[in-house]
Amino acid sequence: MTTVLKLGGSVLTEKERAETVDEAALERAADALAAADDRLVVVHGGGSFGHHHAAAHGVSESAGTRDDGAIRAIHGAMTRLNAAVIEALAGVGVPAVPVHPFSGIRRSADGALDPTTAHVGTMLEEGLVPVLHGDVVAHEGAGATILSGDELVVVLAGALSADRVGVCSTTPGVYDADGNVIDRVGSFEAVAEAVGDSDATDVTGGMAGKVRALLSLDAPASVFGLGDLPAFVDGGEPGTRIE
Ligand code: IP8
Repeated sequence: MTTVLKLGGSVLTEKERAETVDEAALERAADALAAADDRLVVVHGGGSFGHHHAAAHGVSESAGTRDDGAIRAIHGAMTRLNAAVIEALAGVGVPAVPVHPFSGIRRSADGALDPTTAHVGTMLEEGLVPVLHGDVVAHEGAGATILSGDELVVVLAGALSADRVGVCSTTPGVYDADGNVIDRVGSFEAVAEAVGDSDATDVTGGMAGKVRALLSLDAPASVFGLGDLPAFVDGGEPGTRIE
């Protein structure tokens, strides 16, 4: 059983304070993952690490930059968050290892991703837990653009034929227009009004982007809050199921 799990950047960081890890949340996430016995790939988002730098330099999934300093700033911040996540996971006995997308994934001119993922598969086979993250990636004709963790989850789930996908978010699932968690989402149209736009410093699309990305997967996906991470790791389907 292969599971791809996204830990939202807003879950792991204090989103309003630049480059600040939410240590308590990270510890809770790490404790939950210590119980995992599936083959596990972890992807984390940018939170107050990547998004502040991306917004400051005007870089998004479509707006690129050729400013090498901007690329280093965004990538560097994400590697610092990645190191904190790896350290927390390793501290509870998870055999976590870092994988930086900037070094292995590019976008072609039409925006499509051209990923190299064989090494991630080998890490899984060898009993390791690869930990990837949203990042900047070289983009043919545009310099470098943002690769969101959500987009990465879709690529990895496909390439590794994942059996299940989890997205641990700041909300306990996808809300309907009345603020209740929806059990199941089968199409974007059904939730388009309720999921709306993301907040200003999230350059990659918030819940709307997540739902769109997860709907494109073959594997079933669940969106849930941190409190439900142990249930997901245990094989459950907490929160909202997207398929
Ligand atoms: O938080 C974005 O990843 P996300 C990463 O998963 C950067 O959208 C570099 C802003």
